[in-house]
Order: sequence, then structure tokens, then C-alpha cells
Amino acid sequence: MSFRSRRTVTDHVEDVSPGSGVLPPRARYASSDAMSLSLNGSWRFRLSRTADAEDDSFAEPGYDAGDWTEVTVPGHWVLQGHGSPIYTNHLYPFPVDPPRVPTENPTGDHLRVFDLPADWPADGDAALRFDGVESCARVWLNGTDLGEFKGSRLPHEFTVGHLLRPAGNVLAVRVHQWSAGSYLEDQDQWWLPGIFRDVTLLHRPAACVQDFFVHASYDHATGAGTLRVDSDVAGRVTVPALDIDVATGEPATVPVRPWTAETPVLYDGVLATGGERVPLRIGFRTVELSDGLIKVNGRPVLFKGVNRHEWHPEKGRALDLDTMREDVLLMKRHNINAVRTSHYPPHPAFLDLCDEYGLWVIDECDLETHGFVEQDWRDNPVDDDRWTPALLDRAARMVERDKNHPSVVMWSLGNEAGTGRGLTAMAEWIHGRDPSRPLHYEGDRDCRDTDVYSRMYAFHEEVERIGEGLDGGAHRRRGLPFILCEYGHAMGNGPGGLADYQRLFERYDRLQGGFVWEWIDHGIKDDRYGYAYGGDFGEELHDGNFVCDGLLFPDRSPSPGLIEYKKVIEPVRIEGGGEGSDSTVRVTNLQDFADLSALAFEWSYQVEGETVEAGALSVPALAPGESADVKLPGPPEGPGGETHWTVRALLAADTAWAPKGHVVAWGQAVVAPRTPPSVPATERPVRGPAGDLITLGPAVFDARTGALRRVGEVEVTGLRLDVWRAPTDNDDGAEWQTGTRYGLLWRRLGLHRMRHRPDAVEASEDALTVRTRVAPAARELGLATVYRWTSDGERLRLTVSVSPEGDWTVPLPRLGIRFGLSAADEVRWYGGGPGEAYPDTRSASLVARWDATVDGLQTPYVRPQENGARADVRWARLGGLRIEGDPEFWLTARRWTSEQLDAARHLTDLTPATASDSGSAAGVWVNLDHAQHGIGSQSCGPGPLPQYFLRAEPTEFSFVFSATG
Ligand code: IPT
Repeated sequence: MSFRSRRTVTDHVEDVSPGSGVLPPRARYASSDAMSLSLNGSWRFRLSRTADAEDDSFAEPGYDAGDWTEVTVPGHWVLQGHGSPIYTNHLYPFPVDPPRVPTENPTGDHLRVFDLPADWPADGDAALRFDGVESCARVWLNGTDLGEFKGSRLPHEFTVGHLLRPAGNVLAVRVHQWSAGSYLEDQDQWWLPGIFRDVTLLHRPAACVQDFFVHASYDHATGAGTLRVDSDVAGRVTVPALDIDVATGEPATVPVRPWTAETPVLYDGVLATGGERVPLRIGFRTVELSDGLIKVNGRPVLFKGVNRHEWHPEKGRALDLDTMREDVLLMKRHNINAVRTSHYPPHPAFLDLCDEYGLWVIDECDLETHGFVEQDWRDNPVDDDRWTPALLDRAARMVERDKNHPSVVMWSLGNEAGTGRGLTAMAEWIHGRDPSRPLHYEGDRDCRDTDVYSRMYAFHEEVERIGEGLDGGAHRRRGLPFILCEYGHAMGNGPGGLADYQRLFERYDRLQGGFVWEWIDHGIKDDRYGYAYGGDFGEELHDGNFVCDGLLFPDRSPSPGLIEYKKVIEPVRIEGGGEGSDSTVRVTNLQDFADLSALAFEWSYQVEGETVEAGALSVPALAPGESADVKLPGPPEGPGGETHWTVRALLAADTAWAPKGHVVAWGQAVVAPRTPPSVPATERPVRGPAGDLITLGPAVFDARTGALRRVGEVEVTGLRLDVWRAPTDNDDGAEWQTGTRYGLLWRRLGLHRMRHRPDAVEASEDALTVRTRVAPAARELGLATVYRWTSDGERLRLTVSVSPEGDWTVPLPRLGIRFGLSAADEVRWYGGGPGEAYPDTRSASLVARWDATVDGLQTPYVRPQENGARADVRWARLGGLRIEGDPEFWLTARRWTSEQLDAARHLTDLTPATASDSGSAAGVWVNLDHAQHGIGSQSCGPGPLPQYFLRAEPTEFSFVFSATG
């Protein structure tokens, strides 16, 4: 240190201590009658490359910051044109030498001058609160150094009343991107420095409320709630609707309606001390561990959850209230009932919304030291006593801030931090401070400190063993309930296999559900790429698009994964009922608390996908867990055809989160099956006058190669067998996955560069047969493929027979045909829709008539990959063709080839195919697939289950083409 000549203010940056000068943590409340002043807005800003480039003279009143730039608070300076974001999953983007950080330590000096409102009370004190600053801040008010803190997603307050002036207060905050605290904040997300949550000045009147703890329990045996509010400053607690008026510390027991995520009943109350009145929103509920299960109000709950990082494509983790509300509304509308606040306490307003709308919350501490896994967890701060005060500080700041939320039903120590004494110390402190909530942490398989056995990405098979209690493990663990705190990795196309997990959760009591990873893609809006991901800012170390693994696209539009999840976790199951009776529907209430009285049911019949009759269905208000067989009106009479019934459960009235009529659940079943198309082979192939063409019914072929040229007036190019799909993130899998990563194997085998060798073009009495061999260079294996064309004069039938040759040990990506059409815009089909589906992501695919444009068929995965297939298609019309399948097929149509899709890194790389790319005039490429390989979740979890494999085996399938003119 001797060479430091200038006065520096940076020693705390590399200090393991949590901070100095800050007030003890306390309960957070949204409002009170004490005055407050938001200091959000535009602040003066200066960025330095190192922590000590500038001295602290900027904090002095009178400092001229006229040449500084400006940033918006809350915000991250790297998203406001100063420096760049960095994305790493678990690697520290700096040398691991705790608690030291790099010399290059972007440091943002923030200045804000403010006046007090004219009516700011002259008496009392004041507190200055920071709700979140990444990663380390030092604060001065009017030239006085208040102190410094770390713990990015946790609140910190200072006492400042004695320093305030009526006007011209100078608030100076120096923020360092890297600090000792960064070692505790190695979550899988963008590194985004800045004052990213609110800054508020709070008046603190004499005898104001300080910390308080609302204990509101529910006795399910008696229906009584007991309220006791412990408060540092004595006062009274009133709840008018319950006639409660008691002193703080005194219990009151009265009959109440309990709070649950399904029935979020909140009672308005007031905590009044001599100097302040704080509105309370009280939810009565009791969480307990009994019979080895997590029970709320006496009943086990099933978590249908998501992991939620805070994300906005332009503002990063600086979320406004509307965005938070949008998240909650989207969750409720998609049947989600639980949130793990991965991996830090969220903005406090988010928890208010969870209380209000009803979501179970696992509140997770701001702690992750994942990067230490690279050195076998050596020097892990959570197992080093020097860091324990910082860990305890983080635990306390979370628990004290959030303890009064009924929605918070579990605390979590953090994520991916290994094991160690520091975690045990946190657990002991939390258990002591709040014995009313179970404690979660996934990182310790023995569950020494926790009350629930939690895992991430466990395969179905293991989850089933755990459900059966056959997983062994530590004695303590064997008696605990199980949750998957992360599963169903929603990266790119997928996740597959959700329905298979849900079946297990429903079958075994011990399995209390899970939390899909994760809620939203963290793509950054970017002029160059649409949405940027890791590496797009020139990071020297990054993890690419692993940061885009959400159920929502960055703009919060639902991805097919969310639509699938909504269907899989629907709170009511509607299925074909009673034995052999096609007009009975079995309805099961899968909720844990509410009966079905909030729902209205509707039945309808579809003939050939068109609704012909519909009406209201009366369903008893089944209690949770109950089922009933409900009779449907008889199926429609008249001209037959494939017939389905569809029953929907809709909201019977407006709710806080969706309007009346919102579809909550549905079921569909076949009443009369489909008759496959039959095309009598009445036509014979005829060679044209020049000898170079063959005509068969409406079709024209190349006589030499047997290639289809036209159907009626519709030109068709490049029709041939296709087995390739642009690998999905789940096909490629994550590096550390032990299972076979088929995406890589497919490419190694050359399935993306299959060669097609025509061996024979045979014209017979009633058919044109083209024999080919489809195989990649350098390999002996191949697919003997025969195209057999017949016609009845109007229609053209193609039967494709595929016989694998050689040693096929890998599944195929897809199996079908592809061809180019010169143009197509509107697409109409009868089959599964409206959205994309793959073998293990098809729960939400409803059979009906659907319309879309070719562009509308595309799913905009941030990193382009296979997408957009529609399942169970009976027939489709596009580009002047009608195509009917025997059997049903998967339909995909896009303005680019699979090869272009495969090569694209961002959506902006995808431009409509032109004649020069394809060597033809095709504008739209169509895939008609007989089969697709499953999707799975191998980007961070299991691959597709065996039943979703597309194995190479002898296969035959047909399509019937006609020109629609
Ligand atoms: C797991 C992490 O907990 C989570 O933060 C995220 O990184 C997720 O994976 C993948 O997107 S850790 C995983 C390597 C098991």
C-alpha cells in the first residue's frame, strides 16, 4: 500500500465484510403515512476504469460535475452506453483470488442534487434507502461519508436526518463493478453494475415504526387465524374486517379465510405507533412439514413453478412495476402457482404482487459461488469463517426485508455454492429467526441444514425412484419431501418431457413438484442482432446463448414452452371418461385448495375440425382431488367425418389476473375416427414428346431423374427425402452432459449433407417409381428410399418407403420430405395447433382448423434452430397445393432452408431464401415429416425419453397432392 500516494477510498472494495455505516436490516413495507422522496431519475455520472482513478472530491458540495454525462437511476450503466455487459454462466470473469478483484474495475461515480419538498417535516430523522446496487457502493451526503455496502440485490439504509438541508443536498455514490461481494454473486446471468433499484429518502418521525414481524397463522382444524405483530416500537394493530384491535405483541384469534396461492385472501390492517401508521396486508396461512410433506393449512401442495430472474431486454434487472405485474399476470394466466426467486431476493414490489395475486414463493438469498467448482470448491467463501459475517448479513437482509409476505413459504440459502460452515451458520440463523418457514438449499445432497430435499435436472427415472423412496441417501434426507428446484431447461426449442415429469409428481406424494428453468430469455435488445447474447459484446469469456433459456422470449411473448407448460400443469384435468362411453368426460380437480366453482365448462363437437355444436356443460363444484364423470350431449348427426369432442374450462367471472372466459384447461377426444385418403391408381405415366418429361395425372416429372417438377400449375423444386433439422440447443446438449449428444453425432455422421443418388426411374402401368439411395459422404450407412407416384387424374399420391442400410445406431432428427415452392403466404391446415409441437412437447396441440402465414409459423428462438412444426396434420393448403397425409404428418414451412437456419446465429441472419441460395426459384421450403425426434432438455438435463426417439427402421408413409388452382 505504500505506493499509494493519492487519497483513495477503495480499501473496502476487497474487504470480505458486508459494509459499514448501514442501519440494521428491517421489514420492508410498501407505504406509510411518513413522507418519502424518490431519488430515482437522472443522475450525473462519470465512469472510471479503475476503482481509484479519481479521488472522492466529487462528493463535496460545490463540486462541478458539469462535464459529466448522465444515467438513469435505477439502471445499469453498461446498458446506457457506458461499457458493456458480460455474460458468464458460472465462470468468474476475473482471476479467482478471493477477495481480490482486478485492477480494471469499472467504477461509476453518481451524483444527484436534490431539494426537500416544502412540506418535509422539520422534526424527526430520515433514512436513505438503496434497494439494490451492483456490486459495491460508498455513499456520501453533503460531503459526509455515510459508509459502504455490498450485497447487490439487498436493501441498505443509512441515517441521514442530521445531514439534510432544505435545498441543494448533494448525494454522491461511488459504485464499483467488482468487489469482494462479486465472489458471492456468481449467478448465471449478465454482470450488470449500477444502481439498479430505487433510491428513496424516508422521513422517520419520532416514535416511527422500525422493524416488525407479522405472524399470521391459520388453524385448518378450527378455521381460526391467529395474528400477532411483534414490533420494535410498541403500538396497536387493527384489522377492521376482523374486528381486531390489539397491542403489538398481543395475539388475536378469530375466524378467517386463509391465504393460499389459489385463494389469496388478504386482510387490510394497520400498524400504528406513536409516530407512524403502516398499512398491512395480512394473509393467514401456516406452512409446516408433517408426514414428510410440505403442507400449507394442513394440505400438501404441488408446486407448478418457474425460476424467475429479473429481466427486461432494455433495462436489465432494473424492472418497473408494470413489468413485474406483467410477469405475475403471465404466470397466473399460464397456470403457474409458484416462483423461486432465482437467485436473489427480487424487487420488493414483486412479492407484494405475489401476495395479492397468489403465488407460492421460494425467496432465495443473493448468494452463489459456482465458479469455485472449477477448483473443486477450494477456498469457497461459504466454507471460510472470514466470510461468514457477509453471509449472515445477506441472510438477515433477505429474511428481515421479506418476512411479512404470506406468499413467501420457504427461504432458500442461495444457489450453487457448494457446502460449508457459512451455509450452516446462515441456516441456523434463519431457523432461529423464522421457524415458521421451511428452509431450502439444493447444494447439499445430505440436507444437513435444509427441510426439503431439492435437486436440479434429475432425470425422470431418478425422480421416480425418489418418489418411491428408493433413493437411499442420508438418514435425514430420507424423511424429507422432494422438489425439483430446477428442471425442464427452457433453452431454445423445448423443454421436452414436461408432461412425463408432471405424471410422476402427480403419482408420488413425496414429489411436490418443480420449478422450470427459467422464466425469461435474458436477451439484450440490440440493433445489430435483434437480441444479443453472450459473446455479442466481445467478452473474452462467455457462455453464448445459455442466457436465453426462458419460457418467455425477451420481449415477454410466450414461447411454445410456456404454452406447453400451461397445458401440462392445468388445474383441472379433462379426459375421455368412463369405460367405452365416448360421450362421457372425466373431470378432475387438481388444485390443492379451491373447488371448481370459479370455472365454467363448455363442450363442443368438431367434424373435420370445424365446430358444429357447442354448449355449456354443468360440472359439479368438485373439491380438490375429486373427479366426476360428466355426460356430454350425444354427438352430432348428419354427414360424418372425423369427429372430436372438446371440453374447455373457462373462468366463470373476471378475476384479478384474467377476464371471464379465459381458458384455464381443456381436453379433447376422438368420437369418430378419420378415414385416410384413398386415391385409386387409374392413371399411367406418359413420356412427353421431347422425351425429357413424364406426365402422371396432374404432375410433371423430369424423365431422367424422376424429380417432380409441377403439380398442375404449381412448380415444385427439390422434392426429396429429408432427415436433417437445424439442431436445437437441446439436440446439441451441454458440454458436461454424460448422455449422447445427438446433435453433435448427427453432424459428425453427416446427416446435414446427405447425398441423393437416383438409381432407377421406372414407369409402369399405374405408377412412376423412383429408386434412390440417400447417404452422407465418408459413411457406409444410408437410406434406400423409394418414391412411388400414382394418380387418379386429379390427385397425386406419393408413397415414400425408407429402408435403412448399414449400422444405424443413432436416431434420425426427422424423417419426411422437403420441397420448395415458388411462393406461399397463407397456410391453412387441419391438425394440431395453433402453435408448434414436437413428440415430447405436444400436450398443448389442439386438433382443429388453423390459419397462419408462413411468417407466423416461425418461432423466433433467439438463437435460430429447428422450430415451427405443427403436429398431427391431416391436410394443409399452401402455395396453391393441397396436401393430405396418410397417416397424419408434421408440417413445417419457412422462407429459408434448414441449412440457412442452421448457419444463423441471430434472427437477423435469417433472410428469405432467394434463387441464388437454393439454385432454384423457391421462396418457401416445406417439410412434411412422417416423424420427428423428441426434443428433451439436454441443454441442461435429460435428453428425450426413449419413447420419443425416432429410430432408423423400415418405414412407409404417403402424401396426396392436388393443385388448388
Ligand atoms: C443451474 C443453475 O442453478 C442455474 O443458475 C442455471 O445456470 C442453470 O443451471 C442452467 O441454465 S446449474 C447447472 C449447471 C446444473
